[in-house]
Amino acid sequence: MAQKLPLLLAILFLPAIALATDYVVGEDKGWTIDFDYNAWAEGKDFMVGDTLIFNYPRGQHNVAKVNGSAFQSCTKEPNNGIMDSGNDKITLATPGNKWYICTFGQHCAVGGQKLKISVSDMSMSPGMQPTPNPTAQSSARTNMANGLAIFLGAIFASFLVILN
Ligand SMILES: *[C@@H]1O[C@H](CO)[C@@H](O)[C@H](O)[C@H]1NC(C)=O
Ligand SMILES: [Cu+2]
Repeated sequence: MAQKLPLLLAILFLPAIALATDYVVGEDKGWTIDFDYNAWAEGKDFMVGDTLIFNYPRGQHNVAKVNGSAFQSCTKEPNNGIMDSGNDKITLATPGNKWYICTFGQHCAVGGQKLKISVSDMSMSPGMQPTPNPTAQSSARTNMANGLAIFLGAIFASFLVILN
């Protein structure tokens, strides 16, 4: 049984790893003022394991993770420190709502430089949802990715068996 454990883990986790997505916040515009981050986030299925990438000229903006009320009021004290590298990567570790703001000047309050996302955990991944996904195209793509990941997982698992 103990020998089969790596195999089991590979089958369970490989599809999830293969599906992890990097999201460049604001795409080409990056992390800036006067951009509609609500619209950008809409329709995206953020999942645990995915990564947010905030790109901006260093020294002109920053990224602060805040709570829901600080997000509403653009409060400048973050809950968990400030990132200011200009290429900040945040891997989404837990499900739930996440809020990020820029604490420079009036960037959040006036410039709208604030992002709210909702992160689902693995069990809520599109391939396993009982209700049909409204974005059929992206759902089909995800199912293909799932199939490919499971296929790769099977190859990897067979490989482990041979090694054992
Ligand atoms: C939200 O964050 C602000 C600023 O860091 C803090 O003062 C406040 O107590 C927090 N609220 C909750 C409900 O955690
Ligand atoms: Cu800013």
